[in-house]
Amino acid sequence: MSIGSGDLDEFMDGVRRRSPGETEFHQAVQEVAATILPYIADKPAYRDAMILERMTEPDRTISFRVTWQDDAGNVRVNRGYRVQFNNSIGPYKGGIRFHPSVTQSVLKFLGFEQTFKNSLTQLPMGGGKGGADFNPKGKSNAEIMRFCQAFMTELVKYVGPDIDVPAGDIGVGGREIGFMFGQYKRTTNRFNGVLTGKGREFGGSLLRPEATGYGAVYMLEDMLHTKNDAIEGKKAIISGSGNVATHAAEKIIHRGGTVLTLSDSAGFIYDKDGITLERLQWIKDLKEKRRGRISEYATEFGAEYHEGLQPWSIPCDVALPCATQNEINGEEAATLIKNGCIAVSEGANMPTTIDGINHYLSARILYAPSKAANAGGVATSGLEMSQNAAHISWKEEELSKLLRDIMHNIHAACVEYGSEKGGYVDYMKGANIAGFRKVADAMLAFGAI
Ligand code: NDP
Ligand code: 2IT
Repeated sequence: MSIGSGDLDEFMDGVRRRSPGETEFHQAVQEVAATILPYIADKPAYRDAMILERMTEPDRTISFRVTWQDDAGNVRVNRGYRVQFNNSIGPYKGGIRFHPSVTQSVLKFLGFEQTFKNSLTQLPMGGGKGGADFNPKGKSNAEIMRFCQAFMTELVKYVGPDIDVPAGDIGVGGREIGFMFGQYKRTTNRFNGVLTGKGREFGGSLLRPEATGYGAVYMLEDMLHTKNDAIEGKKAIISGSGNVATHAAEKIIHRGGTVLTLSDSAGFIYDKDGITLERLQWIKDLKEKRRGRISEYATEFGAEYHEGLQPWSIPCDVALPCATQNEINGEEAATLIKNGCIAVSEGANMPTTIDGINHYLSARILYAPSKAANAGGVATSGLEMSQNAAHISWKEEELSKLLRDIMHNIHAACVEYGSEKGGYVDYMKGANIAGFRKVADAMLAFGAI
């Protein structure tokens, strides 16, 4: 039996019927189903057990009210969520996002992607995601603390080191994880690895802050190696200026590449000479300590600032979208390719629209989809879980080698399942199939549950 686009349409009709209006979730499922449906066409065990239908329905979605008080004493209300997507190969694992754009659809797309990503790491982690429509911008430290405490007061009922282990994502970094871990400890009287991305003093892993951005560059490096090419001498454009973007930039510079751009939601900076490590440290301080805007870089160092725009029109060799979902559409992908971009490694989750991905694939450029390219972060979270469970802490050299090996293995899995006649590697297809197999086989073993 062969499955053509008619089967994809029929499958997607079912997804849309069950989850009306959840456009980000539909998009993430469609990208996966387009490669998995042909893969399982001649594998009746998966089809008879309705594995893909079950994998596209979360185990459960929890939503709750978060009530907190701002500094002026006003009572404020937000909505919190935890989507526990799939725990077939390990406890639910995935970040928490605080951003006004958070909806159930956004968290379902992220939890769905996370299930495949975590499988690709080869570590025992299921998929989940959480967050709130809370806007951290402009909030005082005390307001952030009260919000995190209120959020965890409800979340505590659903998480645990063998149940569900959240971490950071957009708007949630070391400060927020500290506040949430403190509240977890206070309410449960337990000290354990319920969250990852913790401070070093209380069980956090070395290299976790760097891991996502570094991992995305390692994936880029492995892709370039297949063409006997390297990062050295390459011009890179990067979006975002948060955790993932700044560490991706750092590793590009370590490898002898030039980083031309970084951005935030208000615009991008273009430093023609390349952002140096010293200037990058200035940006990290700006974002983490002073919570300032990227435009301040242009004033400080005399670089160009393009208000309200994204960096995709700047000619480059390689691009790393590291801000948010759907930040590159079809037109922008076409512009990248026209300007000579040979490789895209996605630090952000689902930063390219389906139209944009189709441009990469038809131009046959090197394209690492987010679930493969940014898996280094959650992989290092998995290593943090192991250290916490064993009450040990590994040295930076050990972790660095483990992260490098995990990214090599993910690259190899993409090549194994994504190689096509003529030698082109469809990394998206490879990542989807490699991620699917482990979860699907575990689900088969459990029977109809
Ligand atoms: P941060 O909060 O540290 O930084 C986010 C950056 O992206 C900021 O520069 C922010 O700008 C920008 N940004 C966020 N939302 C938008 C938007 N709607 N439009 C334009 N710019 C936006 O988050 P992270 O660096 O942790 O996360 C970035 C991406 O990487 C996300 O897609 C996340 O899911 C993904 N990711 C993160 C991992 C991690 O370990 N942290 C692991 C794997 C993936 P501004 O400050 O103006 O909002
Ligand atoms: O999207 C992601 O992989 C993350 N935000 C990190 C998740 C984690 O549990 O470290």
